[in-house]
Amino acid sequence: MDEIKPMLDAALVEVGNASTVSDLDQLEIGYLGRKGEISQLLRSIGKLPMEERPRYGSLINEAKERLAAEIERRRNVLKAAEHLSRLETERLDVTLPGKPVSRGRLHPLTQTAERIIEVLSGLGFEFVDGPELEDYEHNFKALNYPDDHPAMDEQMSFYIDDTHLLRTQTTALQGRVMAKRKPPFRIATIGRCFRYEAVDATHHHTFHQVDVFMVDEGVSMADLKGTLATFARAMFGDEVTVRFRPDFFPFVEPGVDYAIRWHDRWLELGGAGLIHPNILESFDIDSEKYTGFAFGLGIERIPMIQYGINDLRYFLDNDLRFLRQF
Ligand code: FA5
Repeated sequence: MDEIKPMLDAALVEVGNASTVSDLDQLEIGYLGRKGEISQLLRSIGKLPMEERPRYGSLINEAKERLAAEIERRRNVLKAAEHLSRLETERLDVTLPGKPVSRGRLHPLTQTAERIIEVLSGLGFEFVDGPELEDYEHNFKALNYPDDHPAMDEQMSFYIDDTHLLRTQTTALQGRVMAKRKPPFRIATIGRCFRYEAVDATHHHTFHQVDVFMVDEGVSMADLKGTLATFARAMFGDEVTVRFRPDFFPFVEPGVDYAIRWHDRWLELGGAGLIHPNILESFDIDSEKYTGFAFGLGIERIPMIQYGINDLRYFLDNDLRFLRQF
């Protein structure tokens, strides 16, 4: 019986000194667990004389309850302290400014393409896509190129095999449309073109064109000029005027190149003309009844003019310092 009191006192001190909940769990097992000190004392009860057993038993039980209560009290204190310190380390200052979410933006050429689509759709043109991997037939032959035209020289084109090449111009769509549709139609297309050229500030092996054409009764150069002027003003502003100069493309007659006057300068945009009667006839379109115009231009030219970009290679470099400006 003399053992009980000192053991309890020592246990109470240890419990009071326990500094974490898990230390306390270890103490609880050590004293109150199945093989703990108190349990062992209880088991030794059988060795005592009969008359001493009740008093001994109740002393141990008292000690057990006292210790259990103390452990419980200390556990609550430690738990509260641990909770508080977690709150402290995980504290969130809701008044801090948030992390900025960086916003993506469209590539300047995509922005230009979207504007072109908006303007030409407004003028009644339907957008149709053509393949980037074209056949010789559509890229050249159907467009009235004589067999010995220098543009068909391998120097200018990326051939994939004897009859396929990466399209050099979006004009290649014309034959695809005329094979399927009867006039009247107004079609536009926009996309990548490829040419086997030395890359410099104004030429790339990969660039973009828009091509626009319509076929109907009575379509004239005046319609072409009016459409081009409307298009150019929508892209560059109302003060813009358009100039035609004679030029040659196998698929137009007459053919022109055109420039716009913008801030007192003439800027070349692309080529245009009336669709060659040979082409209409080759698709069984009566060229006595129907005429058409066509124009095409490189779309890199547009943001280059608008923003004063002096090198077209920036568009393909993917340098964020450049792209973030648009
Ligand atoms: C053509 O490609 C004709 N298909 C345009 C056309 C359409 C004429 C309909 C008549 C009727 P050209 O080769 O000039 O024409 O190219 C047109 C425009 O594409 C050029 O003015 C230029 O802006 C752009 N371009 C051509 N080659 C490159 C290149 N390597 N890099 C960047 N832009 C180019």
